[in-house]
Amino acid sequence: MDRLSNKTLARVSAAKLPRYDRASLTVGIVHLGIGAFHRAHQAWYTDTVLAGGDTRWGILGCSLRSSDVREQLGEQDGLYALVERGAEGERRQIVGSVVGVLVAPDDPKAVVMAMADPRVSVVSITITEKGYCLDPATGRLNLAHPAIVADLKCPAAPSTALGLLVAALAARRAAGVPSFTALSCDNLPHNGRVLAAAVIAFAEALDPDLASWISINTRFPSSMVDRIVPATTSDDRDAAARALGVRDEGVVLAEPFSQWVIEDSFCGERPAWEKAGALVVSDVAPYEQMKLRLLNGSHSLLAYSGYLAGYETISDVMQNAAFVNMCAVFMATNAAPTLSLPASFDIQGYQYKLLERFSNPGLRHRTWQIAMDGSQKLPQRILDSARDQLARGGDIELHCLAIAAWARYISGVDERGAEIDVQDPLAIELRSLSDRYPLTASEPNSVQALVTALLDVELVFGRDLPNSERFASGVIFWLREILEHGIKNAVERRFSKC
Ligand code: CS2
Repeated sequence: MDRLSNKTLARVSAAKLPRYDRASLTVGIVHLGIGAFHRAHQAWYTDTVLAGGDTRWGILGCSLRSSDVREQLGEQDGLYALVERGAEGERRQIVGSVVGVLVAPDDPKAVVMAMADPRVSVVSITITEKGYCLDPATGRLNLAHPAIVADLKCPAAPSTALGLLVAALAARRAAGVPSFTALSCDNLPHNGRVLAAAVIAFAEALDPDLASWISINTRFPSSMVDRIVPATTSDDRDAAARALGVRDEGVVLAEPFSQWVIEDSFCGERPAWEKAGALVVSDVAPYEQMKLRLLNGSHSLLAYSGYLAGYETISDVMQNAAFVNMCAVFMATNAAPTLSLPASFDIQGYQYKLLERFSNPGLRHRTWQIAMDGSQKLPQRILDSARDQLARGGDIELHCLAIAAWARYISGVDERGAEIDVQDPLAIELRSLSDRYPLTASEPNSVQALVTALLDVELVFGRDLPNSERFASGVIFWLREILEHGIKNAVERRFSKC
């Protein structure tokens, strides 16, 4: 079967096609981290802007690790299908906003030059939590991170997003080109502020004058991004080929829902993303906190508990009423009370909608995928709201259950004795703690020993949480329940409604 490309585009069936002349696009955006999420989210919003006639916003995507996306999209002239799967079936659209893909490890200088191009006024990034090389507990750049140490030694050929951004900003400054806006689209609280601090700290270590030029000239808006986008599987590619009539190796699947809230703080021009449905606001924080603590917090809770209970996907977990109830209770009584939201927000409606989104049977969003990188995700998803609840004497039962399930998960062996493929930058350290303090149902002290050792991992729990008696005993309680009854029974005993 032929591949999707400019040449075969007219033959594509059953999909909406780009309604603009792709040959007239110029590159106005460089995107670092062109994974499935970017293609289903920001690139899709940008496609709508292009269809509105402003052709300055073609996207040059950059992969920071593998060449997979270049291989998928290279032969396809950057084209790919976005398949939205919801209760009402499928909606397909060919997205045309990506005009090329560079692979940073192959040619970091090409990526730097692309960002230094005066026509580029926005560099957006989706590099996941770990791509920021932060100390997760403090949210500041970890200057001892091996990749940062390497980039500071060799700043002309960087491998990290921070190194690439700083090299490009240095090139713009040297050439007298105004700065671009660096737009973080990752699931981190105050992601713009975090990115700014990390970029400036990196630049400071190289050249304090450059650091001050960046702080004066560059803008780092925060943004809240939301769309559930599971990793594409080969079955998804085969199904897309059958529907489209051409082979598309770059197809992405997503839920119909999408939200993008962007802080209105740009130093140059930007696409009118609001015309495509984005919300441009002066303060993103309330949206961001709501999304991280309710959606992503619930996701992590469901992922660890669901994986251990033997559920492959989030929608499988949502077939179990006790798990649904657990998630609803987590949101309503553990996480939502910590939010500071304008009175106009329908926070109950938001929670109800989340339960519906998680239940979407069209999405096979694997619990294992969401369970990845817990050490980087849990601080902002679970622990920040636990801290707020502790300070106000609020309920933390489900925060503790989430951490207990995580503690059980990172031991690397499931309840049936099978190996768990734990993907986490701290996997080795965490596994060695689990091995040093093995859990035994008949030995209640083993749980206490492991929980104490885990809470001492300052990178995750900071300095405060290990001192909270309430927090530690809540985690110990739930880990004992999990060991004694198995996670499924433990959740069902507590959360089944009679
Ligand atoms: C998920 C997110 O993989 C994960 O950790 O929680 O990718 C989630 O699907 C998105 O943030 C939804 O917007």
